[in-house]
Amino acid sequence: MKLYDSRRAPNPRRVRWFMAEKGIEDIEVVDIDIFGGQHRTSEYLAKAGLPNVPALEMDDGRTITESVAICRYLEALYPEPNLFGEDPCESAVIEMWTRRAEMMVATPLMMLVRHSHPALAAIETQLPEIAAANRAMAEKGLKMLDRSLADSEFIACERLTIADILAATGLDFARMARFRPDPELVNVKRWLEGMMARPAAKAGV
Ligand SMILES: N[C@@H](CCC(=O)N[C@@H](CS)C(=O)NCC(=O)O)C(=O)O
Repeated sequence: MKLYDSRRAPNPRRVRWFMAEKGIEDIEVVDIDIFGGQHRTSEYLAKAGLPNVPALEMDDGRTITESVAICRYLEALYPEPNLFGEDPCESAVIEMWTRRAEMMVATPLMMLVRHSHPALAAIETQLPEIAAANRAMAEKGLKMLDRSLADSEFIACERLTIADILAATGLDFARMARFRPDPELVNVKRWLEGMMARPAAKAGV
């Protein structure tokens, strides 16, 4: 299999972090230069179907995109440690937090960076009002995370899951826009420090 990756991009980093937590080392990682437009070439589009990284080319030649879908596929192939849920109830709770982490924290933070960092002007028509609205959305999402993390070391249950990886990669990327969680969110602070201290945090950066 081949993973089409792009250094410093937050969505491929989710997959790299996920692979590192599972100790997956037998997937070839191919770097795609998104600032040079390599993800827009006809060769890449023929494989991925859209100009986005990450993409995973499977052994039979088919390619899937969407970081969470790729992680879900890898979970089936490399089940340990479990990061998506051991039983129906746990899987549903992890799915709930995965969607919240993505929709209420990670995506707004990525939009904030996309619409405010000068380097991203190369791939986005930047609108300050979109940056501001997404910053506000992420701040609200982080308050919700902080309440949940008061009772738990990790976001979805008492161990690391895919939900933690989505929120942590989004927050780390947002440092490009000088975004830091409100220091009063002490549970988010403790959780994020723990996440960034994991060896897997170094994967794909
Ligand atoms: N929902 C997709 C998002 C993929 C995505 O937006 N990737 C960014 C890099 S983080 C990208 O390829 N951007 C290229 C562009 O916007 O031109 C996923 O989770 O994989």
